[in-house]
Amino acid sequence: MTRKLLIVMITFVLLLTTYACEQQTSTTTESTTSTTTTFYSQTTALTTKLIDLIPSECSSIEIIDGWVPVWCDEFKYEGGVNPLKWNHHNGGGGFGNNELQYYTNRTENLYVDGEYLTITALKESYNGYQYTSSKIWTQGIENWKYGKFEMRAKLPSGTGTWPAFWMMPQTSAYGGWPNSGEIDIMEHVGYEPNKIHGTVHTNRFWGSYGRGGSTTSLITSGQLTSIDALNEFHTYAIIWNETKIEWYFDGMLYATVAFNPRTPLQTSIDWPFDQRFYLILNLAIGGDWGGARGVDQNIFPTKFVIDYVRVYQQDYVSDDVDNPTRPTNPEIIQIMDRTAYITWKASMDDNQIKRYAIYVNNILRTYTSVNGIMLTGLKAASDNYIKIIAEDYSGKISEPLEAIITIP
Ligand SMILES: [Ca+2]
Ligand SMILES: [Ca+2]
Repeated sequence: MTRKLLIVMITFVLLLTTYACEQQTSTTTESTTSTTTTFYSQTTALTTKLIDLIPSECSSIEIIDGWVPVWCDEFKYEGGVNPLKWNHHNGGGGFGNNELQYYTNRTENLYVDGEYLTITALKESYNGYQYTSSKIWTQGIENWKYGKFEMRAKLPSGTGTWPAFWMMPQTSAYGGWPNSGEIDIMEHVGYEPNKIHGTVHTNRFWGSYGRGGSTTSLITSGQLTSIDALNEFHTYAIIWNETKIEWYFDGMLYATVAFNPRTPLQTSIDWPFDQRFYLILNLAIGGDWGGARGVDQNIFPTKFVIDYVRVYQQDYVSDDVDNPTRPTNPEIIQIMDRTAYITWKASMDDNQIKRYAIYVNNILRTYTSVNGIMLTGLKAASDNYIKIIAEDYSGKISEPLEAIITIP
């Protein structure tokens, strides 16, 4: 289908005048459910700091670089996993990858010994399947948006194993998989014992390895040649914020996926990672990837041993001093009919930019965590006044970036 490209004249006007909050409070919204005046009022200073909210079971965890433990399971108890933290995902069916295991919550497949959680894959006939294992997740219990997510673990060995530490969206805000995203913090397949994989899957990048993770050897490269992920404990982590996801192995950054508004054109299709995600731990057997070279029948039982799982966040509310800088350098990437894709140079802040408020003709249209937005339904034969205001986590806002899009 061919759609006629309209020739438009675009004029950007950068505001030189001082931003005045009181002038904005009369702004109305398109929807009765949208906030109007609250956005412009400075958030009342919060007296509770994140450090005061550390769960008691996480209180012994050291705070490094401002990362405050907000959730953890150190597995300092015995029996099944803590039902206040994890649910089991029992059953079989292949899980979309032709996996061969049947997941159970039996102690044969999962137990906590006071120090470690051990997921054990067994070769046994069970409910029509030839292998059993366990999968646990925090779905329905806890989920997060942004932070540092870390596991310390020793991986199972043997051709046919496929352990994973990963995240899925709590709600499918952008549609079914892969549209709403998947974050694979750590994946490992037994037939490649010296490779660790970090991956995201999105609408545009959903292939077998997804996008942005490491598909090359990690453990055998460079200075990491002596590391053994199968017999030694290591930490596997991501740091996920409003605009990027970084993968770490024992604290060493090895992969990054970042929102880039220009290469290529990106929208929530490419960056669905502004929603809440939950954690998953599992040990699969076989499957399209893990079983690509078959399953060695002599490896069972094989064990995935986890020392801890921790979630950290940083306190961007307390002690925030500065307002975000004004967004600058607006550019229109593409205009089709009455649709414009607008990018800008990201604002800076002493903590973190939470979001940008996007106004079209003085009406609050939407928010975005990244420095690009697709605007549809612009007025034809008219100037469209675009205003973009950055906001940090303490509620401080920037001066507005203003632009005029004139569509003839
Ligand atoms: Ca432990
Ligand atoms: Ca700030």
